[in-house]
Amino acid sequence: MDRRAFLATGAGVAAAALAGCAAGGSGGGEYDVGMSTDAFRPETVTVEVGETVVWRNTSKQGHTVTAYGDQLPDGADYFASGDADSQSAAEDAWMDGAGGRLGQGDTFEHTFETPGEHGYFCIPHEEVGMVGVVTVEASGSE
Ligand SMILES: [Cu+2]
Repeated sequence: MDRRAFLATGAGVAAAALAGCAAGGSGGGEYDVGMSTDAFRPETVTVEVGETVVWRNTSKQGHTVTAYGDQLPDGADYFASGDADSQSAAEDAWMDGAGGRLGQGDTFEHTFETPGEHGYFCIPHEEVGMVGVVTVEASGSE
């Protein structure tokens, strides 16, 4: 409706995607983790502290990016599409009208500040194995 607002939003996403690319080193794509109809691709990514991971729904299927509350390093920020602040809140939002849903082409990003493995899943497709892990390494470690 408001074309300028639409364009501004698009520019913001592009900038975020570029930032994620530069940080995550995904090799020139506009995202770090894509989504097929039933899987995150790739299922595992490794970044350094302070880097941003960008997910993009590269399928026509609706998905979520939802952290497992009990699979985060101590002190890590919770993350989920829709910005729920806990796994139960994310699941409630999903049940209550598909809150946090990422449609085709939608993106979600999170900046990781805590070293360790961050497990996450897609709420509607967890049962078919749509899960992933973001491994965060201390800055400068190899
Ligand atoms: Cu899914």
